[in-house]
Amino acid sequence: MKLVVAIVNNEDSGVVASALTKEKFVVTKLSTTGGFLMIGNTTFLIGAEDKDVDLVKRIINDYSKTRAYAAPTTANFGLGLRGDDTSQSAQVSVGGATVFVLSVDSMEKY
Ligand code: 2BA
Repeated sequence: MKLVVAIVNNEDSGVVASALTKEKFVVTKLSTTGGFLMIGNTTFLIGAEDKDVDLVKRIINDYSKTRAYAAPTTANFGLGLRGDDTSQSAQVSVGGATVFVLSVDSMEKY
């Protein structure tokens, strides 16, 4: 058995969860925050049989989109609300999804 840990964009989390549960996978959704952009994302925990892991990854891949974000940089600090266009930001490409697959020693439900 494997534990799939998948970090997806909040905007995709609803469709990803629906697609996984439609295929009868059991899913736990955690509200998480990326350490770099410090914006919310969603982490899924999915316990799955080894033979089903490829299907889980395919579903996540199918419903997760890559997006561009403008991340503020320290060049903005101290400028206040000036009228001229002096703000600077760095373009960062986020996701699809980041997926880890971990081996599970045992799983019990009590
Ligand atoms: P964040 O940490 O907020 O990162 C958002 C995006 O910023 C990343 O997209 C990447 O394009 C960029 N980025 C992250 N750290 C960077 C750095 N030190 N320098 C320059 N750019 C950086 P993704 O790679 O698609 O990651 C999306 C989210 O997935 C991450 O949000 C984080 O929450 C999670 N994640 C990605 N890789 C991870 C890893 N190796 N371990 C744990 N979480 C990870």
